[in-house]
Formats: sequence, C-alpha cells, structure tokens
Amino acid sequence: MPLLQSWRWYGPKDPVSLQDIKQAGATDIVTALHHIPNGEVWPVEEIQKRKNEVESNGLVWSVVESVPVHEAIKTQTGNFKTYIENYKQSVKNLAACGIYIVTYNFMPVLDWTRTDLGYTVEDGSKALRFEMAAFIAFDVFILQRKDAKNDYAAQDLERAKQRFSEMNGEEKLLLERNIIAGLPGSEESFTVEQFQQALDTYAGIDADKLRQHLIYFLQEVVPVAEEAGVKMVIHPDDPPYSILGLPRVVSTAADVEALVQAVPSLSNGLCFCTGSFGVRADNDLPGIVRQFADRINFVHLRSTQRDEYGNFYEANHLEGDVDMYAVMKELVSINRQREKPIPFRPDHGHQMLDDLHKVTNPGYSAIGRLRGLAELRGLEMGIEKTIFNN
Ligand code: DNO
Repeated sequence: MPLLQSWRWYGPKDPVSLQDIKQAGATDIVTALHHIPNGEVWPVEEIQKRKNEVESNGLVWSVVESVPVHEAIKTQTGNFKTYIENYKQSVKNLAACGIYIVTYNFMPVLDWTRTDLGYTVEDGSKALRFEMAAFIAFDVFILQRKDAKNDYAAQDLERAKQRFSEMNGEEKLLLERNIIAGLPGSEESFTVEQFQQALDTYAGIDADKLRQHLIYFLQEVVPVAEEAGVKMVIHPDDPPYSILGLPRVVSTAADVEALVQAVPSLSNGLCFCTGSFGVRADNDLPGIVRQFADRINFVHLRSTQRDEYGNFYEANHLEGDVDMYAVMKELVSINRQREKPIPFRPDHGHQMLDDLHKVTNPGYSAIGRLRGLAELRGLEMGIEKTIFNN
C-alpha cells in the first residue's frame, strides 16, 4: 500500500485546475473553505458542495488544510470560547461529510513567512527564500518594533542595516508586502499599523503561556475529533523559531512531545512538514518520523537549503539539506503499519517552464510541484521495491 499522493488546491480560484491535478497523477485533494471567515462554523452544505466539485473530477477530498485557529483562541481573549465551540462544530461537520484529517497551526499572527517570493536559482527557476538580513531590516527599520534590536546579534544587525541602505522604495514595499500581506493559505493580511496592533495583543504571552493556550484548545477539541473519527494534525512553525518577538511552540520534537504528553489521544496528531522542521539543523527528521510514528497523519515533503547566515531557500525536493531518502524510508516503514495509507503532498515547488510566464500562487505552481511529486513517487517506489521487496 503506497502513501496517498495528494495535492493542495485553493478552490475554484486556484489557477491550477482539478483536471491539471489529475494529470499530475495525484488522487487526493487537500483544500479548505477559504471563503468562510476565520472563526465561523463551516456548514455541512458548503463542505458538501466543495466535496462534490472535487469528486466530479474523479478526485477525493481527504485532507483539510486548514481550519484556521482564530487569534482570540491563541491569546485567550474576547470570544475565544465561542470560537472553540465553532471549531468543534466544523470538525463534526467535516466528519459528517466523510473528511477525517484536519490540519491547523498555532503560529501567532503570521502563518509561514518568506522575504523573497521570486529568488532565481541557478537553473533559472524561481524559489521562495527567507533572507535573514532582509527580515531583520523589516523588523528594525520598517516596522520599528520596540526593542527589536535586542533580539539580534550585533553582526546580524549590521548586515541588516547595510541591506536596508541598499534597498529602494519599491524593494522596501515589496519586502513589507511579502512578510505581512499573507502568503497563500494564511488567513490573515495586514497593513503595518494593523500588524503592530496584532503584535501588541501578544504582550505578556510568552512561549509557556502560548503552549498552555494550545493545550487548552486541544483538550477541548481533540475529544470531539476522536468521537467523530477525525485526526487533528498540527503543522509546525515555519520558520521553526520565534520571530518578531512572538512565541512559537511547534518547532522541535520536544515541542510536539509536550503536546502529546498533555493530550495523549491519537486524534492529537502531527502534519509532518520536512520543509518547516528541516530549517533547523538540530531537528532530526527521520527521528521525528520514528518518534511520532502513530501520530503522523499527513505529510508535507519539500527541502530547504540553509547557509551560515540563517538564510534559506526552497531547494528541489530531492536536494538541499533534507535527506529525503532517509525520510521516505521511515515514512514507507510507518505506512506499512497502517490500515489506511498516510497522505503526503509535494509541498511547494519552483516556478519553472511555462509557469514562469503565468500568475501562480507563490510556492504553489503546477509544474514545480508536478516535478516534486514525480520525484517523490519514484523515490517511494524504489524504496518499496528494493528495501521492502514489494
Ligand atoms: C505553506 C503551508 C502553510 C500551512 C499552514 C497549516 O505553504 O505549509 O500555509 O498550510 O500553516 O495550517
């Protein structure tokens, strides 16, 4: 039984069609009802409508990514209890429609973050990149966050200053937009003023507190998920460390272990993302698969290439710092213990070939992901046949 080959689809507005996805060879769809405002219940009719659309193209909607967690739940302010009740209802409604894997994240304010959405790599394709000096320049000189300077080493600040002095107005604006306007899949978008206000809501919330809030959320939602047969899977932080003075609590195996200890139900699961965890050299990726073998219910496969300055870009799926062979070997091995195959998706991909001339969702081009999926399924088949003699 091979892993399930899935593909993220942003719904009817996605420039990559369901037919395209079918031709890429994926069988399963990962999608979300992005039009429903964050915090509201996903009604059965809306879920069913989307499901029918997917199925009429011969595909299966098997994973939700994401039912977003409202900021009020993360800060435990305002109507957060209502939002938690709404979340439970959405989980039940999804299960009623036969969708049993729900992805979410618990990153404060921002979802995934990059500084450059069009970094040209040596073959001429374009990748997403996180450049530390540019990011610090945004924090210290554009956002001018109070005490931001204290968060960085002197030589990093110096590089950021230099970098900032070389940027023209347009580049500064683009950097700002890239960081706070919201990448595909993130449900929030800000102006600088709104962004500062959002950051302020986390004053007094350190990592311990945020973790408590996450555990509270899990204690509430996981029993409902378990009852409905749903696996909740948390997506790790991207990048996997605190940014802009905000705490992040899903960056390492120890972070995930703390959640498992607090809420042991197997419905409290993990979306294992090699691209996010892989940015930290101290994360042992095959080790994480072994450690959470019975909780990994969804997988994002991609690689990043780091350098000594804390920069990274998204490398081709089988290149970069992630040892994809070692990761795939562990995944094939845990998948063999399962009754149902674990879904993975080729996460992100370069903008390449024809997609260079099209408008694409950053990271979610058709051809770059098609290349990724093709390579990953070949790797999986090779491992199955040679190591497990299947
Ligand atoms: C980026 C994605 C994230 C992810 C969410 C999960 O490409 O990995 O947007 O979907 O963080 O909640």
